[in-house]
Amino acid sequence: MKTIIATTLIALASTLSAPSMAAGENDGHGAMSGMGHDKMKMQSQAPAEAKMVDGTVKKVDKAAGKVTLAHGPLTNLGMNMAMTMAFRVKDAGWLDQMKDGDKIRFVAEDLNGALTVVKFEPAK
Ligand SMILES: [Cu+2]
Repeated sequence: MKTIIATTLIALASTLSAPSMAAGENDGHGAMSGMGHDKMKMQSQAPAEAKMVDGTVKKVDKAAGKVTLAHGPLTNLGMNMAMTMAFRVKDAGWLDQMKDGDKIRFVAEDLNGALTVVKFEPAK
């Protein structure tokens, strides 16, 4: 008799707690992890698929090791439209080869959360 009561209580407890936990997953974490997964998928494809995109130098900040570029879509970073923004550079020496108004071609990647120019060449 004791065993039957215990089993019933366990079954009841899991029946009660399971639906609320599942709803919590779907409302918040479930959707978030779906987005995160898509982003990670795009990032992991970047090294193989990244191709040079056109950019225009807006501002070179050698002290900060950054360059502000107007750029077209960077689909490997999930940017599907043109915008102007600052990037770090993988090779600080590149900043000496850039000046305001220059047209360049580059590849940017997300390196540990910092958007970084990892390939650079002056546009011809
Ligand atoms: Cu951007």
